[in-house]
Amino acid sequence: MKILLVDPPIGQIVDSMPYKEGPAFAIGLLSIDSYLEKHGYYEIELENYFGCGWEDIKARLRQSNPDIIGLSCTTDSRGFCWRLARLAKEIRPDVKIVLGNVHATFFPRQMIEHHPIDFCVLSEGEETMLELVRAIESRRTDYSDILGVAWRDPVTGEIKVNGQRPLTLTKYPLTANVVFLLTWKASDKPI
Ligand code: B12
Repeated sequence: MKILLVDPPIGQIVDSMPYKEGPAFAIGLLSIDSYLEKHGYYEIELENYFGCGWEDIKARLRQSNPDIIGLSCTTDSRGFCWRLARLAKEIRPDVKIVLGNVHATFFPRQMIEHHPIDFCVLSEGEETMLELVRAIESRRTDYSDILGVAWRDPVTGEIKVNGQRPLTLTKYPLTANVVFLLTWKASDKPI
């Protein structure tokens, strides 16, 4: 399973943003990356497409050819997420698009109803994303037993919002990848 985790480059979209050099990669996505790796998923790419135009993004998506794309979706970055999802499905119609983070948590139905999004992960994402990746890998069509997921039923087209996953909060301290990447980023370009 090849997984692409995308932190949207919202600094380019909102001119008033102070992150002209690109913000440090989203901590939430790094945590998901570490957790998936810890459970045997090593083919994970991290991207923020900072400084890229849509043609570049298209070329990079083609080259990367992921089975699953996970996007960190805040309210500011939702437009980027929709556009990237559309583009990714044009390139590869069977790619699975997963949105996480605050906007996906609060507006999962709208995200899935109006855009080519297959899943929203609500609230904390580590365990939910792992279960989801495993389910996608085994080509399931029923995801109703995965807590913390909203999904479009691939058979009926119906949008379903599963029950909440209990919060774990401090159960997952930031793992090695997160600490490494933050240290590297800090020494490179302080934000
Ligand atoms: C730290 C932080 C920042 C840091 C980010 C540092 C970094 N490198 O990540 C900085 C200062 C750069 C920042 C900037 C901004 N931030 Co900020 N930030 C936060 C804060 C306080 C904590 C986020 C965090 O790291 N949590 C810890 C991690 C582990 O949790 P998490 O991010 O929630 O991720 C978990 C889940 O959400 C989920 N998840 C997240 N992404 C994904 C993706 C997938 C695929 C999956 C499956 C799951 C998943 O799983 C993760 C692990 O459990 C939140 C408030 C909050 N309490 O959440 C605001 C918050 C996210 N920020 C917010 C805003 C508005 C911004 C800015 C737009 C502000 C600005 N105008 O400049 C910018 C945007 C920058 C960008 N590129 O997106 C808002 C978003 C509101 C909204 N409706 O979208 C929040 C909610 C604060 C608020 N209440 O207003 N921010």
